[in-house]
Amino acid sequence: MEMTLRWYGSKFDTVTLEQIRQIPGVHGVITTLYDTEPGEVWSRERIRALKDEVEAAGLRIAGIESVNVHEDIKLGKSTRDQLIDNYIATLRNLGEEDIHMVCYNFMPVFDWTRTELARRRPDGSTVLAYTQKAVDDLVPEDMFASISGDMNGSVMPGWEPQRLAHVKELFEEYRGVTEEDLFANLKYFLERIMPVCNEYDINMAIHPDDPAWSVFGLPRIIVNLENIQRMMKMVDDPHNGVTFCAGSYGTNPKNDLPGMIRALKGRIHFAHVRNLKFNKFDNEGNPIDFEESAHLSSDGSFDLYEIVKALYDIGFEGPIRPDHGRMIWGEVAMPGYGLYDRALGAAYINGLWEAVEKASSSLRSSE
Ligand code: DNO
Repeated sequence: MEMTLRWYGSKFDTVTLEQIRQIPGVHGVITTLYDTEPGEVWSRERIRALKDEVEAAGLRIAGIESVNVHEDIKLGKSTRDQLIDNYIATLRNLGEEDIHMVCYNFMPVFDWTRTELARRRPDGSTVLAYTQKAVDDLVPEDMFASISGDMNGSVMPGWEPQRLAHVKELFEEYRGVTEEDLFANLKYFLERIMPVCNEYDINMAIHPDDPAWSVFGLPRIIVNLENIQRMMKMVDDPHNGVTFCAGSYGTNPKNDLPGMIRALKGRIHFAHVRNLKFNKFDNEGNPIDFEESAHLSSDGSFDLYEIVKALYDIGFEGPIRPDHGRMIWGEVAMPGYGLYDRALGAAYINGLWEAVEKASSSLRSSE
């Protein structure tokens, strides 16, 4: 694995490349051209300028999160062909600049969904949290307003103000779009982009839907192992793989995270590793309240040791990053994306990895 940190670019991030460079074991960043719109072609010049900036700080670009997919592609509209051509042109330019991993998602309208961005925990830290009731009580348009008040002056990925303008009409357009339609539209997109991915050896890593169930009645498909396997089979190419995001798949306790990792051997191109804490379940065992915790296993509901061990056991070599951190030590940053708690997360995951690696090699030498 290659330990990385997500970085939004010097214009948007409160965290600097110089700070990232000082986190032990972090040599790469996962970044993006944050001010581009879905459907826009990323020019080689802009990609190269970003790369130069990262390399001047002694780091490298380990991958892109995200090149966003235009809603018309997800909706399968007639405009999609031109938009896919543009996506392909962006992939080509990334490939020319020697970038080989692209994370994207296929979630309709909203990217990840949380209902609070600053829930206070007993230790005084604040975290992102989700309650089903808050989602059930909200009209989707109000979701934007409630989320944007809490962003600490930042613009969070997936919640860009330009999306807000179109939420109502997008919901209209998705009326009647089924999960089957979404699978078909994803297949169409993947079939078109795989040739350029093969030409430049670009690993496409689809991000799961977060939370891993339908919100506001919208179809959502990247939610469990069965659906991922269907996605990989329908366009069976090693470049068609996944971002294994523990925090997103883990929102559904029926997803056995280490088991999923083992089943996805060879097709995990990127890993997001974090923890969360379930607080309440409904009568069927579905979580109705959870919050993001520290990465440490004992602070949340997941066993991070087992997750890291599974990644080690499948020989995972791709980029990995700590995920949303808590807001601690007075830091003011984009919720989930401050420096301090993510740096603690990186150090913890690195520690788990070293322990797993040494335990396995001493096991091997004693055999
Ligand atoms: C949230 C992230 C997502 C993710 C995108 C990938 O913090 O995990 O916004 O980057 O869904 O396209």
